[in-house]
Amino acid sequence: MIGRVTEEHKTNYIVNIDDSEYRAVVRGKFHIGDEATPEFPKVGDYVSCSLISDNEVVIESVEPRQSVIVRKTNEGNDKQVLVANVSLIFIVVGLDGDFNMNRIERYLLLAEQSNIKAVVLLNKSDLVTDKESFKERVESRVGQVPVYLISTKDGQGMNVFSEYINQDTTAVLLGSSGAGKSSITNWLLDQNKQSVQSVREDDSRGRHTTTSRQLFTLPNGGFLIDTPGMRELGLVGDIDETNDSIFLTIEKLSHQCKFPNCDHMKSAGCRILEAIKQGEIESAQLDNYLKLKREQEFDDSKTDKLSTYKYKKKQKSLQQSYKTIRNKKYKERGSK
Ligand SMILES: Nc1nc2c(ncn2[C@@H]2O[C@H](COP(=O)(O)OP(=O)(O)OP(=O)(O)O)[C@@H](O)[C@H]2O)c(=O)[nH]1
Ligand SMILES: [Mg+2]
Ligand SMILES: [Zn+2]
Repeated sequence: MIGRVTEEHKTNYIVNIDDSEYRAVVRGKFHIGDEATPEFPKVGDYVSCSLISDNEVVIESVEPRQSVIVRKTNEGNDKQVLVANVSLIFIVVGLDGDFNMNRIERYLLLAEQSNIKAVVLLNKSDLVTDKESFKERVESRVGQVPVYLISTKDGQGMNVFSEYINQDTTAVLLGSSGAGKSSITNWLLDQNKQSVQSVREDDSRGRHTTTSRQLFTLPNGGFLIDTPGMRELGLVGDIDETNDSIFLTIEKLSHQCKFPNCDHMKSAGCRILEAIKQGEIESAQLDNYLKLKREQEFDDSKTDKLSTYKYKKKQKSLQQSYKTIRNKKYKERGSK
């Protein structure tokens, strides 16, 4: 039986076969880890399955992919497939504090690299009086890419979706947390399936409400993938923009910590804890940074075999440099 992966979790999947949902695991051969080992299935993949109970299947193999969206992991040039078989990317941007030209361009670059058509959706147009000027600004920067003003609040411009989504379409919503991706999903499903949460009032940042990619079948037979916010593109890419400069600051400071494997929690000589003491950064900002870092490393280590290897190698090299420093200290002490 051929089905389509709609959700990917730590060890299992949800696969849709003939409009029914099945829990799924992969055959053991996916876990071997040699060169011949097939890549794990991703949301959007078509997979060949065998039934093992009324509501459970085993994924035997992944059908060849028409397209993939990949992100760089935070370790060098490793690539991780985010979603497969996507034919259209909606780049969702909120016309509140979320608006950022550089970010739009980064997403467009991703679309270009993936060879997938992109459309820019300027959401929350109900919040601004000069929405046309936003649209013009974006249009002047993005060339042929279509740009639309929409609002899930008052429905303005929402008919654009019927123009772009038919039964052969698999569209993915990309954009930072709080931009309104899940609100759009609910609007298109005409159901409140996805949770939605308000953004922070002071800076319009979202609360990372959606935590995993999920594929939905729309009433017209097309497919839509809702995704979590920015961190999906990789923390490394996300920190070098002005809005997120606090992350860059913390990242830079961490190079000045005494120990290369500093946990920035209670280590002696931690430059970041020092910065908090000095009032340069807030402890809540550090917490947020650590949380994102952990989530990403976990994500990378879990879903990408090469990353797992690199992750372990990195841990090992961190331990080794720590040992070297410690041994050096002992020696210094001993020689006194
Ligand atoms: N004013 C206004 N608010 C909107 C609009 N669309 C979404 N919102 C609000 O923006 C907030 C964030 O919306 P979500 O749909 O949760 O955003 P998201 O992109 O899914 O965020 P993550 O799941 O965290 O990535 C919610 O409070 C929504 O009600 C809109 O068109 N206008
Ligand atoms: Mg969401
Ligand atoms: Zn530190």
